[in-house]
Formats: sequence, C-alpha cells, structure tokens
Amino acid sequence: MEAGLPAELPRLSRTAPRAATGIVHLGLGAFFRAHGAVYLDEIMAAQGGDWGIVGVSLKSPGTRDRLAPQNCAYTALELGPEGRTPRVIDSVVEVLVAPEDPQAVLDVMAAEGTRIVTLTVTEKGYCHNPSSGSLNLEHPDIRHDLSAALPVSAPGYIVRALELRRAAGLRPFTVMTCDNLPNNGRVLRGVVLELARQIDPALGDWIAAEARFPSTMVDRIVPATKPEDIAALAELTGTNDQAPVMHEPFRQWVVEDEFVDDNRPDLAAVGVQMVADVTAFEHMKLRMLNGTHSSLAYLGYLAGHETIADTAADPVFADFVKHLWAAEIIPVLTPPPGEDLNAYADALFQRYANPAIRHLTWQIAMDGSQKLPQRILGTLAEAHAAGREAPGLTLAVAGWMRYVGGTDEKGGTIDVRDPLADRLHSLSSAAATPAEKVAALLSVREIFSAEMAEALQPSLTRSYETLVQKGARAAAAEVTP
Ligand code: CS2
Repeated sequence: MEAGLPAELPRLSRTAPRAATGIVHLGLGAFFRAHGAVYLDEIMAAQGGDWGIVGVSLKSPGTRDRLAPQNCAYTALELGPEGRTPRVIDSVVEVLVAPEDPQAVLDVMAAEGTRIVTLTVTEKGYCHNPSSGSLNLEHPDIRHDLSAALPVSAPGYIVRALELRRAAGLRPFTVMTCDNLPNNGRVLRGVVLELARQIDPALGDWIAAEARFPSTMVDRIVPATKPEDIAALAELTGTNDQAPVMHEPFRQWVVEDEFVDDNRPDLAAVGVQMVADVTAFEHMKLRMLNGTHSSLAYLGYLAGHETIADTAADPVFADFVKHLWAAEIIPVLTPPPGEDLNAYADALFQRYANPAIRHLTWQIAMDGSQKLPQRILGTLAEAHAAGREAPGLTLAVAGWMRYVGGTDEKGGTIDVRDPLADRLHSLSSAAATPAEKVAALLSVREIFSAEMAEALQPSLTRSYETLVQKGARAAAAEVTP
C-alpha cells in the first residue's frame, strides 16, 4: 500500500505523548483504529489517564511497519457526504506482531498495568463453530495452543496470559470483544473457559469466577484504506501518513458495564452507551445493518456493482433493501430501549448511500460462512416460525450460494475469500442442477442446522433458479412489491 507521494512531505507524527499502557488490543485492523481507538483518544485528550493501547497483529507485520515510522500516530479521516475531517489519533502506543515474538505479547498482556484486553479478530478468529458457539477443538490453531506454551490463536493468548497473571498473583483483565457476533462476550467467555479447562481445570475455574467478558455492540462503517486514499489525504493535510483509516461520521458503541473491579476508562463521557444487557442492540445491528450489508454485497456484486453506495444508488436495490427492513426484518425484531427501528432503517439507508464511502461489495462478501447465521439465518428462522414469508432474505442466501460457486453473471471468476471456500466451491461444482447445488450447500452443518436446511430448501431452490435464469437485479426486483 506504499503510495507514491512527493518526497518532501513530512511524515505524520504524534501530537500527544504516549500514555502508559492500560489496554492490549488483539487484531489491530482498520475497524478498531477508526472506532475504539478514536473513543479512547478522545477520553485521554479530555481527561488524561493510563489507557494507552498496545495493538497486536496476530498474523502479518503490515500495520506495524506503516505505523512504527510515525510513532504509532495515524489519521482517522471522517468522510461525510459534505466534506472530510481529519483527526490525528494518539491512543495507540505500540504495535506488536505476534508471530515475531509471542512472548512479548504475553508479557504485556500479563503486565500489572494492563486491565483490559479488547479484540477485533473477525468471526473466524474465535475458533468456534458458528452454528453452535462452542470451541472447535479440531481447529489447527486450537490444537496447537492446547499443547504449546506460546499460542497462535486469540483465545490461546487470552488463556496463557491469564495463566501468567494467576501465577503472579495479579487480578485478571477484562476481556472485551468488539466483533460482530451475537452474545460476543458470552461466546468468547465460552471458548476461553473451554480452552482453559482443557489446559488446567483450576485455571478455568479462576477465570470463570474472576474475569469479566462484557458483550458489546460496535458500529461504524470503515472501508479498507486504498492507495488513492493515502494520496488524497496527503493533499488535504500536507503530511505523509502511510496508515490512515477512512470512516463515516456515524458511530455507536454499546457496552455491558461488567469490568473486573470496575476498572475501566470513562467510556460514557464520550458517548458510549453503558447498559446492563446488550442483546437487543446486538440483534438490531447485526440483523438490520450487517444482514442487509451482506444481502447487498452478494446480490450487488453479482449485478456488477462495485460498492455499497453504487448498489444503494441503483433504484432496484434501494427498493429491495427498504423492503427487507420493513417487511422481513423489523416485524420479527424486538427494539432495544429507546430505539425506533423505522428511524434506524432510514438512517441506515442514508449511511449506505454516502457516496464518500467506497465500501467494496467484495470486501463485505468475505467470510460469508461465518457471517450468515447471525446476520440473516436468525431472522429467516424466526420468520418461518411465525409463518411469514421472507423471499428477499431467501434471495440473499441464494445470492451467497451463487457467489461461493465462484462464477459471476458474465462468466468471470470470483475471488471468494472464506475459510470454507474450497469446500463450498467443490460442493457447488460437483452438483449438476440448481436444486442439487442448493441441497449440497445446505448440508454444511457449520452454517445451516438440519431443521433450517429442511425449512429453507423449497423456497431457496426457487430463488436460486430465478437468480440463475434472470440475474440478481431482476430477481431482486421480483421480490420487491
Ligand atoms: C460489514 C461490517 O464487512 C462487513 O461484513 O458488514 O464490517 C460493517 O461495515 C460494520 O459492522 C459496520 O459497523
């Protein structure tokens, strides 16, 4: 991503000194740098405090290599429909690359000053079975972490660091996930306890009794930074920042107020909603935002749209997504306290339509096998149980099936990124007819339960046939009255 910029531009640098470390963040991607790290930057700018973030990349050194020469400072560029606002973020104090030095990561997680470990490791980083939520003991990273003292997985790092803290007589840290999973804190607690008990039952008991795993709902649209974004930012600010993040104006963070010894930054002071139970907020966001994001990603991609904004600007898909909210999603959703779901849907449409945000349909289409259950299948199951038709969401699942088949509507190859990509591709290509393809993909139990597969099969087969015959755009028009 090194963008060619004029050599005389100064490299971005910090605007505030490094705070002492209070948080270790696992999975330092663009999302957390444009969301959690911004809130923490605002807190420390206003009140000071020792909540500096050590970011950990669990796989590759790219983010560290771009951030280190600028002392971990970077620009968060807000992209509104009417203009751009840059802010330099100083809350990240160091970046570690786990595979280069796993012990260094464990050391900082086990340090007394570290009171919170946050995570954005994406759905697949939890090493669980998405349909059941339990730890996948056959996962290669988990098999590794069960026997080796230096881990590779996020649950492995958490368990080994807590083991070190217990041995040193320290309090555990709070583990706060910021990924788009329902009951994310409970899922993470479950996988951590399962792994810990396999290693040492007493350690598992200590974590269960003493550590805390608040669930959270996080929201901000943050497309991957592109080389042209770096060049445009340099023009705007006159500074060379090789690690900026681009984000929309909107943000929301709802957090269960469950921290070890109540030790946490003053999140409420910067607009974080501190609640006793986040479930209704998570459902609203996962089903209304992420569910329609994925629907537009598969169908929009197949129809030849590059971004969500392009898809939302197509009147067929604009009507389609509004219909999904009004007729299929909202009727089976309980609103969280203080939220009006129709107003939430209207605001979502404005966010999707923001032309300054170039969020690729291809990017959102990634990892569908990990995303479908909580984004779309939950709504479909509840609609079925209530005797309601949901042809739009059924079409979205058909769109995913067509997408993972690997060939677009013009016969081009799709670069499918998914941990199950190879299996999904072989299942689809080994089946001859649309009906057989649908049946083959419905047999993937990590995604579809047996009851779900049986309930969906007839309508999904019809939907898939329409999609193949008429294309995504016409099929979307057909299910929108
Ligand atoms: C998107 C999300 O990539 C995706 O799958 O649906 O990253 C989405 O942009 C965020 O959850 C918005 O908060």
